Amino acid sequence: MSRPVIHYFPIRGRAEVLRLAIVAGGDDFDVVDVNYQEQKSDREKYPFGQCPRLVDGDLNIVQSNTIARYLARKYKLQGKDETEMVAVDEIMEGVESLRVKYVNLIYNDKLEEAAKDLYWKTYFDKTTSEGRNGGAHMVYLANFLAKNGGKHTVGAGLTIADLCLWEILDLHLRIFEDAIKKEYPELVVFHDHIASQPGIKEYLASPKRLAAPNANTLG
Ligand SMILES: N[C@@H](CCC(=O)N[C@@H](CS)C(=O)NCC(=O)O)C(=O)O
Repeated sequence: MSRPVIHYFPIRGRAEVLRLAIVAGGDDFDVVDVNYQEQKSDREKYPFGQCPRLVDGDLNIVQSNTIARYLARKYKLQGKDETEMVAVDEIMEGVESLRVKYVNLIYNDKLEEAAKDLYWKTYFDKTTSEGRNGGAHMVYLANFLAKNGGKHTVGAGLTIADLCLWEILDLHLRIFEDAIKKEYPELVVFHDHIASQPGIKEYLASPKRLAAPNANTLG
């Protein structure tokens, strides 16, 4: 089996779920800092002019969720049957909807206090999940976990959906730790549980885990 190489900026960003999938699969990865000039000009390596990019043997893959699904297949994190795989995909898309809002909060709203308050009210407050939110609300994601017993979002074992939820939760715990502990204690239990899984635990404590979640130092 080849060892995957992640081409990305030296931040956690959209590559963090990919790193988690690789280490949860009992493997390791190499990293290459992207050459921004090349990212913008080389349409073979970067068809959309963006990273992350994964090189694994003969494969050159972009689009973080495409890479995540590839790694899920490689490391058997995609769910055991069609029912599970469908649920895994649904959760990944739900997390993506929330990520779009998170990226806006960090890069456009610059994590300002008023924006943070509105963000919590719209995407986390348990009384607002029936409002207009672009499909992004932590209640939706927490429901999958609750329906499935609390340890995993889908089935009996670890899937890429758990890693996607864990990572987006990890980002939000950095901003809303007290409120999440109060309103979603079950998510904190899930966060701790996933963080203690083989491969993940060692990775999180290692120097390979980058310090900065985002490129603009916020979050
Ligand atoms: N849909 C893409 C979005 C990738 C993306 O936003 N990449 C950012 C870094 S996180 C990037 O390359 N930004 C530089 C640019 O667009 O010029 C994915 O999921 O991979």
